[in-house]
Amino acid sequence: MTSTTSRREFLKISGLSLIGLAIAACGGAAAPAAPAAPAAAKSEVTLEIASKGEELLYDKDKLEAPAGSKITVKLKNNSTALQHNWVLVKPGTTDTVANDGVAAGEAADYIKAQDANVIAHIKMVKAGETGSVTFDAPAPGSYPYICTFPGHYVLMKGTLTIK
Ligand code: CU1
Repeated sequence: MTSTTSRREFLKISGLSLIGLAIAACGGAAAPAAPAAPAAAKSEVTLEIASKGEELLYDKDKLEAPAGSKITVKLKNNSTALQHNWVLVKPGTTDTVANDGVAAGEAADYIKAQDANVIAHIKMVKAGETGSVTFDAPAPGSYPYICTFPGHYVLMKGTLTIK
């Protein structure tokens, strides 16, 4: 009889121990995991550019952003009368994009619809206002940006470098 009792006791204890182990295991699983590597997170960059008073010029003719970043460009129109936009284009296409923009007309914001040469653009910004655009950085390289308001792009231009 003693052996049976002790066996029962043993089972009881074992049972409790198992429950204890189960709780411990659950507790272990709920413990904070090791910090995840931040490799997947995209760096976010905000670039600010403005027009220079009443001149047909941006205040910056060079902008730069790291490869793989998410870029936000903000354009402040400091003019009291002129309209300006900011259009990032594929290398070698500034004339084409500007001419197509003029042909597209004011209603189209002087940008051809679905223009494959345009990487990103800020819509025409009225005097004193600010516009912005957010886009994924294109492949490393140099990309021209222009204002496509008729006649502006000859002077109103710059280069965004991705590296
Ligand atoms: Cu302009």
